[in-house]
Amino acid sequence: MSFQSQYLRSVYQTVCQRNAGESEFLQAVEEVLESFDPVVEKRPDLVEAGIIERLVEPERLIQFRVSWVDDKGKVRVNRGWRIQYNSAIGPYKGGIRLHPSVNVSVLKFLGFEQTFKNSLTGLPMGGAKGGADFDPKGKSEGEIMRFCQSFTTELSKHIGADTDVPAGDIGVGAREIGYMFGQYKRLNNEFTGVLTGKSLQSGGSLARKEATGYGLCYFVQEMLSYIKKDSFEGKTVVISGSGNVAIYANEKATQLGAKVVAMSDSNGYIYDEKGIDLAVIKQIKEVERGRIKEYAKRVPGSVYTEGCGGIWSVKCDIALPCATQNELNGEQAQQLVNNGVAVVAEGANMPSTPDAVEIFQANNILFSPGKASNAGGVSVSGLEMCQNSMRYSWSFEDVDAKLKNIMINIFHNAYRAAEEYGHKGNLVMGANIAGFLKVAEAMKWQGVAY
Ligand code: NDP
Ligand code: 2IT
Repeated sequence: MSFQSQYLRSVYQTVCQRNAGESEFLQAVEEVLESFDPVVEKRPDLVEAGIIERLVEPERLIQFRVSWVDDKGKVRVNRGWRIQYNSAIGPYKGGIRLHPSVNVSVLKFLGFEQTFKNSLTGLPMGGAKGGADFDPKGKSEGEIMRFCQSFTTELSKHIGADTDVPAGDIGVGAREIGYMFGQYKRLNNEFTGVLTGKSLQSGGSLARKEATGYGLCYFVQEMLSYIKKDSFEGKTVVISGSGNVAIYANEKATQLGAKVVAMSDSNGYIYDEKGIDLAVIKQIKEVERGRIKEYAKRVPGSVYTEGCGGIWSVKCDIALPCATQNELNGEQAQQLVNNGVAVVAEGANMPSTPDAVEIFQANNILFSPGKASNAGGVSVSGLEMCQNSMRYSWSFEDVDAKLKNIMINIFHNAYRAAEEYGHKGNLVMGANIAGFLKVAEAMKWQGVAY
């Protein structure tokens, strides 16, 4: 703990007592509270209103049983959750994650981060997250559909276009959102923007699929240009993961003149000195839903290495962690630094461990936290809600231009907040403070129930 303020120390101690053993949630809260010493000093009114004590507690946590029938006719049971974290500035909003590692700690950390991220987008969205400990790997199309339907049967009681609007995350893309939307519509007899990331035919937004990865690159482009008068042109890039975020980060970085030489999945990573052929990755990951090791069999000259952590030993100028939380530790951060990395921008949520972040900052690496640089996905989700409310849809170019503008604004707001609060260049502090202030003002104005 490195808080100067006695007040923050005591808030954090209470959080530790109340959430014992929830390591991811405690990690996320500590990282944010560490940014608040200058806020506590400058804004005694927010301390007085008890905003920080309230923010570290989710508004509502819903847990439910998801029973479904597999292809052999056997009944299977999973655990589902929705965490409605904070509704101060808009309806609850955030993704659904389907992965065996999902638990209350992981979803609380994600809901907490989402609250700040959504605030940074400038759009009216509160924070939420949900999911289940269901493993989509090896499941048939029918099993995925039946799981999503059963999950939605319970979830539908708690969501709504003006209440809580879920979307995708790990293990959930347009296919799963489609099954959830279909089930919601069947149960409620209404066609609304209750979920985002829908297929285009069901009212989805153009550019939602690309949004997180493209947004990440727009953010990096602005950060590089503003701080270093530099660009993606001619840079070597390493991207972990090979899912939705990683694929479209690769696409945009390549369009902007960079060469992406490595990508991964949870089993291992591929290195392709010539630059990864994204069409092959899309075929393996989006069409066949296969493993990345296939790439090395199909593309001569590329190499597959077992173990996903090894990707950080690949020499690069820009590293974009786009897989999952705590995928990049201190030792790996040091390796990146030793190999001359200049920029690390998070596409995933909390992919760098606290010691990795410390190493990047101590070595003057341009580092941006996920809640700022991966906000493009939820931003276009916000734009999807907007189009659904209007019963209208914008062109790809329109949405893409709005996304770019939002990412540029997020960078400058975070940069400005860091400077204003005495930590110029520290985007972790800037993003935490800028994200916090809007939510905090709203909570203060809305009062507390006596
Ligand atoms: P996908 O399910 O599409 O892809 C996830 C990728 O990360 C896969 O390559 C997966 O490999 C890998 N991965 C997942 N878990 C692990 C793990 N424990 N260790 C190593 N690799 C792992 O998810 P997304 O691309 O949508 O999400 C990636 C990250 O970005 C997450 O942190 C998510 O919260 C965040 N994010 C997503 C947004 C979105 O719009 N989708 C928006 C903002 C952030 P494998 O196939 O082997 O499991
Ligand atoms: O982490 C995230 O921002 C997401 N998974 C996207 C959430 C959304 O509502 O689009």
